[in-house]
Amino acid sequence: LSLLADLRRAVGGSELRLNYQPKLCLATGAVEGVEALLRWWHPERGPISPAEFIPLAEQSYLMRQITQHVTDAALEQAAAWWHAGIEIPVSINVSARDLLDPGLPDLLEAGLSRLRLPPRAVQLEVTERILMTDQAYTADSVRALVELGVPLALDDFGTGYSSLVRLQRLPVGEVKIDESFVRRIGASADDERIVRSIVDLVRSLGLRSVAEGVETEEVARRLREMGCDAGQGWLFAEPMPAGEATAWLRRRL
Ligand code: G
Ligand code: G
Ligand code: MN
Ligand code: NA
Repeated sequence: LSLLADLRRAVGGSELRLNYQPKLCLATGAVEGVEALLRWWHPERGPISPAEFIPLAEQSYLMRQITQHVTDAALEQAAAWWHAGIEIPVSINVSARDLLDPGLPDLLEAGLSRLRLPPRAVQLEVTERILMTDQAYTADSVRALVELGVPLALDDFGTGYSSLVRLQRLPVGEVKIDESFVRRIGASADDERIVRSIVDLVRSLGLRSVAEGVETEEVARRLREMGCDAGQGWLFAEPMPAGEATAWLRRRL
């Protein structure tokens, strides 16, 4: 509870910052995009993982404020990059309830227009758990986002309630395979089979596959062999503060 009180204070201040992690084409090594990942530097406790505070925020009105803050900050960063010739999409993680929030498409549209950015300058990552519910593909907000032209990605695939039928009906262009499977390629034959079948499935639906948590050359090589489209992970780059990410991108583009 005190952590929630601290978070309430943090949202208004500068303790919450975004780090950025590149996503690369596995075949060519070309940089395809950057994911914005939230970091909280608590003045006494030090860094607190979003895995800890996001679920807490989701139980209160704070989540909506955090999503608004993250969206604004990620769009500002995207504009800085795009207007400097670094034209790659910045992905924003959106929690379940915020995706269904009718205010989200308006917030994005206003931000894109104010910053003179095309809709493809951003992408929304939504976890499997919400996108797989009936609510998601009938929601007005989802339809409005599709009409706006902002691409959607399905995050953490493999951990939730996978359903072929639903995956096909969802307006997503990309599926991100959860790092818990990817990390164990080479160590666990079962996990490797799971990744391979997800890659095949995603391709058969005409969508793009992205492997998260690529930590070694060996894993990258096997993913390439499977025909996985893109990868993200410590092998390529860790999530970095904006300045570091900019320097990294300049070296690579
Ligand atoms: O970067 P890290 O491994 O610590 O992230 C842990 C989890 O927090 C991941 O599931 C990630 O999707 C989530 N997360 C990171 N940043 C955000 C954010 O800005 N909004 C939401 N809703 N989730 C985030
Ligand atoms: O749930 P989501 O996919 O949004 O979050 C991705 C998470 O994976 C982030 O917390 C990020 O910090 C973390 N991450 C990024 N690269 C690697 C990696 O190579 N290995 C591991 N174990 N985690 C990673
Ligand atoms: Mn994500
Ligand atoms: Na994930």
